[in-house]
Amino acid sequence: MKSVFRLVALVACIAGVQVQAGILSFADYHTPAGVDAALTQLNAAYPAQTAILTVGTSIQGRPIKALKISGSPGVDDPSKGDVVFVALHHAREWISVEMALYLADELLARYPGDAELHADMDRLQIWIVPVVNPDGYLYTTNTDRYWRKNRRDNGDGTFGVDPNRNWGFQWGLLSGASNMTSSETYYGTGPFSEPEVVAIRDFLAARQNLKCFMTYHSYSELFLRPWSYTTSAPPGATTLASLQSRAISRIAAVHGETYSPTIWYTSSGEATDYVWNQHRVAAFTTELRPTLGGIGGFAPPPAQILPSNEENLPSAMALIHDAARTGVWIKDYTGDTGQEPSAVWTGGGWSHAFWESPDISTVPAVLNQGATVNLNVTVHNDTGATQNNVTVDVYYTDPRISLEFPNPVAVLIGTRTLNLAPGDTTITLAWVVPTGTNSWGELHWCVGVVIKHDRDMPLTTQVQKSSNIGCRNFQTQPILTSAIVFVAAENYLHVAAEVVLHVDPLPEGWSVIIPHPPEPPYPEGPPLVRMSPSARKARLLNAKGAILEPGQTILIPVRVNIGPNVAVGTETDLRIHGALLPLIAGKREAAGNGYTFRLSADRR
Ligand code: 0X9
Ligand code: ZN
Repeated sequence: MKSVFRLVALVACIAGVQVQAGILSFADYHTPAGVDAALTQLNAAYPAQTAILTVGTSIQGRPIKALKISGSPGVDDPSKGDVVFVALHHAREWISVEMALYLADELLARYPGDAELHADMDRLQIWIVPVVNPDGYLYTTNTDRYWRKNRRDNGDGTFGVDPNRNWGFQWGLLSGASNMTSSETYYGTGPFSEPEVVAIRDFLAARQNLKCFMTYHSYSELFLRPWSYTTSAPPGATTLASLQSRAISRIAAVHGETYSPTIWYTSSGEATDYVWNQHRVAAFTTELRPTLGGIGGFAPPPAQILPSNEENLPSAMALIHDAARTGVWIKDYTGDTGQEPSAVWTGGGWSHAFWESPDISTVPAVLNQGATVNLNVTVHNDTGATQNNVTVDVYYTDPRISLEFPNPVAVLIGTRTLNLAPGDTTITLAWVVPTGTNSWGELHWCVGVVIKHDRDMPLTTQVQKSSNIGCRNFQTQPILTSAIVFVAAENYLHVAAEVVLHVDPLPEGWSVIIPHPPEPPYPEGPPLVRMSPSARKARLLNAKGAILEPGQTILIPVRVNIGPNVAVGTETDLRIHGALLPLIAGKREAAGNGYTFRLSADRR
């Protein structure tokens, strides 16, 4: 007996498979009573790390249970991040319950021996709801194995509302949802009409530091992000898509299964749409094994449970790691330690001004509209090791439209991919300061930075909720446009003369325009265009400047344009030379003098 056991262990090691240390069995599906027993078993084995809670009651009065896993299961600790996994919105999707139980079992089993997971879990409260729909689950075990909805009596001889069409965001669209009570996707009488959905909604709302949400379904092998109600991209789609593609590669690395990031239909009133819209924390739907199978796909053989669970564990753990760590990060305000959230709404204002990251600055500090400045971004790596392939995305946005990064109106200034040594690293990007005003007419813009690493991803687009996102508000200076200097010219000669002006070269950023005078022939009124004698002379002499009769005085405007890169307050000399060229045949000699103006680049 002993030698047989040794042989099994050896085979497992050769195959590179970690011998599972969990205490639950996944040889077959857990019945509803079996789920309760499993939770009790975990709680008994890990009393210091677990608590069993009832988060709500089903339409038929059954408790909806959650297992809380944390270092302090008895108290709700707002300093810890909340990570929520739920399963079995849909009654027949039994394999989702197994995933939820397996995740709990593995986290608890690995906690003592895995230092990193241990540290992660000590910063979190992980909540696992294995059965959102207990009435439906029971019904699939005693009456109809392929029942999907809950067990609401619709009062017309039909039963059941689809809990995954009853969430209150974009509820009631006939987009993959139905208003017919008999339908498998009946959305209910109103948003949140179903107590099971209300229970999860209220449970999420009561979390003080929600980090992410995962809802397990089956089947098809998909890893889905919001939106579900439409095929259009949600705000923050790139953030969600990065998490999604990481998850898909982690899943594939286990047993080679390729989960798809898309589904072929839309569905409104769905859970992750509500969570992303309402809480702006990562929310995903995993459709577990198998890939194909008609109605039988909801009842894969029990031998599929363990591989399905195994391949979905690493992506769940990655989310847990993201939720727990600062890793690579940026400060939201001076004194920010990376703690999340770095600022909370206190009713009358924010606890910290999270739009003042000291890690984002410009050279020069004064931002003239249209000027190209250096934007410096400092990124911290507190992992103690070099982190390779860290991407830093830098945006600016109209803060009156959104303070999330990315957001649909944000403009990407640049992206850098870096190998980040431990400590602080500063990168520099060129930024063309926006001209004009924001949507509120203010000279006010916000630069946002999003830092992503395979082992430390942002789970939100909200600055204050993630140490991976920082922002800083900037005030721009109106464009320094132009100044007009009038040059007076008097013809003191006793013949008509051409006035010519010359301006000495100016420093970079300054330029001069001297408007060209009208060229001869000069119209002298209808009906005949006659030429004055001096105009005729001017044409003969190919004169280009203004023509003055003897004794005549004119003002010639000289426009000085001041470029955006000229710092406010800069002064320069404008040296203008003037000359009179008498309109007489022969060699024309210039007679005249010049002036120097002191120009100052004040704001206009
Ligand atoms: O239709 C559903 O509720 C889910 N599929 S299932 O077969 N388990 O019923 C998919 C919901 C998520 N849908 C999208 N993200 N489009
Ligand atoms: Zn489902």
